[in-house]
Amino acid sequence: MSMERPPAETPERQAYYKKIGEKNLTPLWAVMSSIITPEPKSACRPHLWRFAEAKAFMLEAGGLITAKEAERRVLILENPGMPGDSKITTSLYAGLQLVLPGEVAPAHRHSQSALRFVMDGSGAHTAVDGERTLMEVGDFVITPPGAWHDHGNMSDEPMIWLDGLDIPVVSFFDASFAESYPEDEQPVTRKVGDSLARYGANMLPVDYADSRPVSPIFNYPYARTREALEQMRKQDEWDPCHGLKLRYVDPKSGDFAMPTIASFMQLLPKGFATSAFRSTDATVFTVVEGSGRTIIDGTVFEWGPKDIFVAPSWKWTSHEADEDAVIFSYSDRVAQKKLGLWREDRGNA
Ligand code: 1HN
Repeated sequence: MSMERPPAETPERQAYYKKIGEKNLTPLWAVMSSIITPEPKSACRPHLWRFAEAKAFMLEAGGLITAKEAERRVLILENPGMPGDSKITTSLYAGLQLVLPGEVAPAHRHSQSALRFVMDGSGAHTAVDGERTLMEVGDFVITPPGAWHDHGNMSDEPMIWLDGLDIPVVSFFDASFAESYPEDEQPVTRKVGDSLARYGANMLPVDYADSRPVSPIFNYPYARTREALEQMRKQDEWDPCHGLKLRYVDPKSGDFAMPTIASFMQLLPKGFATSAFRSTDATVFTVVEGSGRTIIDGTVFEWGPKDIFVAPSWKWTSHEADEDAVIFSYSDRVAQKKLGLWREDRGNA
């Protein structure tokens, strides 16, 4: 026996496997090398979606079905290595959602956590736990697990955002609950901007004692994120693998903002080429500003603003920026770290 390959099959062994199989028993030694692999082995493939192409299809869907009838009018970004599985990586889901002017995507709640990364349009809102936030391009918005949420668009242009959810994680644990709210929209009980004012100024209300594993801030505005990166670049703090890379945090704990999905924003200056990096968290990237290319496992993906691409677990990934580039990303790193699984390889850096 070895960890690399199973022992030889013999007619006697095969007959024995068949006999015990009828009793729902099976030999570990025949499968061990395929279930305990020396390195991550994934069906997830690297892939890039062009935003302009997806947007045209989404606007077409806008003429086919309303947000209300669809519940959520979303085109799933399905990994080409896992067709039919409604996932972009083994553990995470991604979709592009369209809300047209005047529409409401009705209120509901579920165990799955969601992030929204705003791609196109301005001024539509999402409501979470009685508070509405207006969404602008580059904003990172959280829907915590179990929170009532609905979306509406009172602006005069279509709004498109990227949804990232932990659907496969919740399915893996058989822990999914979901329900509709009795009305299309939940009542508004707090002012726009309330959570950012309370929790987003490096201060917390005295005696604040919420221990939920999720950030109380639910919109991290792009203007603030961009400003943080711009200030840091003045110090020349370039990491060879990541340029300048920040992670979104829960201000009460310093942990990642969400319990199952880690999220990041990085800046690569014009002309910067990163050193190859790999880690066990397959990662979804979307470009906010700039253009360049990313090489994943030897394949080159050229990108510009709003394009979306995915890098599988443990595949060498490097980026090159032709102009100053700002890239948002998300992965299951937070969950892997909690479970003691996360691993990175900085190659030569
Ligand atoms: C969901 O609730 C939203 O609230 C988007 O916008 C995508 C995909 C599957 C399940 C629930 C949303 C979703 C979703």
